[in-house]
Amino acid sequence: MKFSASIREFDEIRTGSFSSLFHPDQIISGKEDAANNYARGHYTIGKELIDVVLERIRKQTENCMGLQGFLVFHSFGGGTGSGFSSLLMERLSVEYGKKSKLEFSIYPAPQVSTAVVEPYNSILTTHCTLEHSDCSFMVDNEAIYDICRRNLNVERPSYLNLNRLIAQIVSSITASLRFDGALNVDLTEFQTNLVPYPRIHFPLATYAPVISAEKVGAGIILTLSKRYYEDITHMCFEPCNQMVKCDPRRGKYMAVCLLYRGDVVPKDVNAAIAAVKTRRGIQFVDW
Ligand SMILES: Nc1nc2c(ncn2[C@@H]2O[C@H](COP(=O)(O)OP(=O)(O)OP(=O)(O)O)[C@@H](O)[C@H]2O)c(=O)[nH]1
Ligand SMILES: [Mg+2]
Repeated sequence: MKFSASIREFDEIRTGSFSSLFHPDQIISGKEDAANNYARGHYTIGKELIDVVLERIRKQTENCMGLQGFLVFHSFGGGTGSGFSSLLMERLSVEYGKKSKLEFSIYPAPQVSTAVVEPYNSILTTHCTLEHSDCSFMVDNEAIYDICRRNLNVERPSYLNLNRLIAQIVSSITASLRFDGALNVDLTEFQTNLVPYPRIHFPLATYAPVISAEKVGAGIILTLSKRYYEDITHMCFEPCNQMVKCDPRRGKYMAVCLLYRGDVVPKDVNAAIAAVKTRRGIQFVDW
């Protein structure tokens, strides 16, 4: 389901190469956007459109064999992304009770910001969704912007560059939901593993390795040795690979969930994790 307050934003989805991904009924838009205003998204536009959106969601969920929950993708900075999303989360809590709600949220950054009020929208929406979201994966545009510049040699990253990287991260986080595996087989397990207290539900996502196509082409990739798993595991604890700019070295990890993709065996993973635990600077809470 795609929602936007402004109709223009969907022209590309309706006519572009991804037009077949969404049924027209699943694309809902109003006439005007929320003008980067939380209140407009939550109250003015929200009042007009929330029932339509919930009705379409209801139809969609009735087609599900076993509804697990919802994944909500939105920005913190936009009027719709902040205001309407928080209204939607509230209403989903009321109508679907204990069904999980996971969020993927874009944290604003000055490099690609559209409005000066984005920090206010961010605060208002986090305040409002704190009780309603079960697990919220934040993606900081500034961190993604820097990774694009540093690792992918893109001098002035555009939304396209940022979104490709974000898509890769979302795909990796949800891979264990979409494919068979031993751990995190459903949405609730994510929450069980990563959320120690209900309100502390903002895991810090990291991704490694991010290597540009040229480097891969030139053969400068980490070779598949025994150390490889150790290396990529360690890279996940380095601030430069984080999706949010903050310094975890000044705190302690309460829970960590490492997701490996590809041909990886548990033995190598266990060895890599044991190695990480011995490194100084990576501290875990003694429960
Ligand atoms: N990474 C990334 N960030 C985006 C993209 N589009 C917008 N943003 C960020 O999202 C924030 C703006 O929110 P939008 O989602 O565009 O706003 P909206 O939810 O449509 O709200 P209104 O336009 O006010 O109705 C800014 O911080 C932008 O930098 C995108 O395609 N990729
Ligand atoms: Mg908009």
